[in-house]
Amino acid sequence: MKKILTIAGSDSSGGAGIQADLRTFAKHNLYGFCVLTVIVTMDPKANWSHGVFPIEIKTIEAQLNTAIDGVGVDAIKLGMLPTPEIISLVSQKLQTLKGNIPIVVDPVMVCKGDAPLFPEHAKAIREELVSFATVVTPNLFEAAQLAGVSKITTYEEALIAAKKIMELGCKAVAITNVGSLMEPKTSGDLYYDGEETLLIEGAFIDTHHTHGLGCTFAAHVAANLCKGYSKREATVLAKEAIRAGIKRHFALNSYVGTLNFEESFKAIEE
Ligand code: PXL
Repeated sequence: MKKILTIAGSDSSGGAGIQADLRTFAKHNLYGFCVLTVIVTMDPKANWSHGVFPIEIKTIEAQLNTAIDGVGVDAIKLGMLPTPEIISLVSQKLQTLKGNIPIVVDPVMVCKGDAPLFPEHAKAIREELVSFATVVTPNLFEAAQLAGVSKITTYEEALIAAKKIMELGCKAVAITNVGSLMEPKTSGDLYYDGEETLLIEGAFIDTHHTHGLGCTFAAHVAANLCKGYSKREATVLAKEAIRAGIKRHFALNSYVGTLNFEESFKAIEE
């Protein structure tokens, strides 16, 4: 059985983070496990404001040794790494990997609606993590940060950003939600690998029930790569799974909602 590791945070509301990743890996019939980097909470008494509680460095290091040295991995997905110190620790561990396993870097920089985690955070992700990525999966905000531009406002700017991100040494980039910049809006994601440019289109679905979408998309890309799909195919199939799930989005509470996982997984099984 193939083993896929997520190095990411716990989302106590269950829609994003390791909860989304492990659910996704299981449905792909992979052995999913995790190294926990941070616990994220949401306060129902304070307008769902986020709390971010990083795990102690020593505890993360011990988990990395257990998972990577002790168990072994066929693929890795990176999610929320909440401090530059944690980013450096993970980066150093990735350098020790032997062989050429697929690595998906989801450069999580914000929780929805919240301020960026740390100013120096984007710099550390850009300089220490992106070069390991088989596919890096930024949203529009994260793509601008990685490319070193203030904002991405058009498809053309997104493509320029994708090219700049490729210069950081990754093998492909999938910028999510580029379709929201187009007229009429679509749910298009932009895939670029240095040779091929592909706008993976889909009808725009107007909902704010998008919590955990980025994590789940990146988890599908990682699972597909682990199963042997090409970078392009892994990304296109991930998008299909997300599209199927978002069609049946649902509310978790009055603040957030997420995609319907079962519908996503039907798309995989077909
Ligand atoms: O969606 C970004 C994200 C990633 N990882 C964790 C989170 C969130 C947002 O809430 O909690 C653990």
